[in-house]
Amino acid sequence: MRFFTAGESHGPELTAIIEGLPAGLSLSAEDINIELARRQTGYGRGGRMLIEKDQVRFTSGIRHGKTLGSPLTMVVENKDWKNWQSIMSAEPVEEKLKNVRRVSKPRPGHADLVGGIKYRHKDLRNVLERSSARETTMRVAIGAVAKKILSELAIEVAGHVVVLGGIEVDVPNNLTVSEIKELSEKSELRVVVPTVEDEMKQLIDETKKNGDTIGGVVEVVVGGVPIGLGSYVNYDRKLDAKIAQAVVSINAFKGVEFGVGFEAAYRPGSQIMDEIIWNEQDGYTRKTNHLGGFEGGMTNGEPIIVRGVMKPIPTLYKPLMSVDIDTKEPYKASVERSDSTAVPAASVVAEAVVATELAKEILEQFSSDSMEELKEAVKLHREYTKNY
Ligand code: EPS
Repeated sequence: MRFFTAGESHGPELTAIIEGLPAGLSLSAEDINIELARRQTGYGRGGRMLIEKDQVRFTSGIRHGKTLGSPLTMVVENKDWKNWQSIMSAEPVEEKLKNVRRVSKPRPGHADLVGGIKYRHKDLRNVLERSSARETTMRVAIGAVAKKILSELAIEVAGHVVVLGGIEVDVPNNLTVSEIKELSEKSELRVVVPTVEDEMKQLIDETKKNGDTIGGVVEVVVGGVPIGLGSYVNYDRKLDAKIAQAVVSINAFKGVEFGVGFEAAYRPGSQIMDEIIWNEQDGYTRKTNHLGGFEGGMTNGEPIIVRGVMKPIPTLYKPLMSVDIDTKEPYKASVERSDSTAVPAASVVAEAVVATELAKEILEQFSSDSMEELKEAVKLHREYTKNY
């Protein structure tokens, strides 16, 4: 399975093409729209989310509610496009319209300046339109398809916020994946402990008032994972490494960890490795899950636990100092409409990209021309691993 996304933030629409999906997967626009709506909620988002109501349209790869095995194309319209038609026009426009909303003062922390230098753009809008986190819409759409495959294989994915602007969620350590899903879904901030919400909202309000932004940490957990996805035999086949790449590729993400993660630097090996046990019902399991479901770049059957850190959004209403690319004079950076925080939305995106990497790996590892074949192959594999 491979995929592409395309589309500018204020262009007419966003597109994704996925190739290599099994035939016979039940899929509806509603399956995708539910996930798109989850990404659009969350306390602390700006005005744009009031304009957009993301809805997918399939234009290929599906017939009568089932995938065909041919490339699946999904399109999401940008409702805001109507306000940007001449600014973002594909056709040349009159001279006097060319510089409307031109950006010449790059925002620190954004792709603006480096992208401008690299592609030799003199209007930094040409960079920010694609580097915008609007692109994550299509990653969530692709993730929704991936999740559909995973759910047919009894694999469940849940994402939630564990730190927001320095406020930590005291996550109970015995929660199941389903409980994490259920609890975070009820929360506007996608946290599993509702008592922390007031403090977080207050911080978001204060941050907004100060023209500033905050980041945080999101966690994705996956249950029901077959043993042996990914491989130790070559660096580029390690599944934890592929997931790490996918998580860090989310806009504004700066780091990733699995299980105890960076905490491993502070503990002896005896408190990190997960002891192996076996019983007839569950086969091989571990007494603990400090390693977050991976050994040797392969899934070991324990839940995958992966966290990613998101820096505060770099577009500030109280802008930082920058340089105007026309005059080279110091200037305050451009102010674009923005969110105070998008960490809750980012937890939905993280969920999507992890689901996508897992589905990709599963489709590569097992016969998967059709869902029927795939389900049979995974079932046989699970029976084998239990009694190995
Ligand atoms: C974004 C800036 C804002 C956000 C946008 C990401 O958009 P605008 O400039 O249109 O106000 O709302 O996020 C989305 C549109 C989205 O769908 O998540 C940015 O600069 O990254």
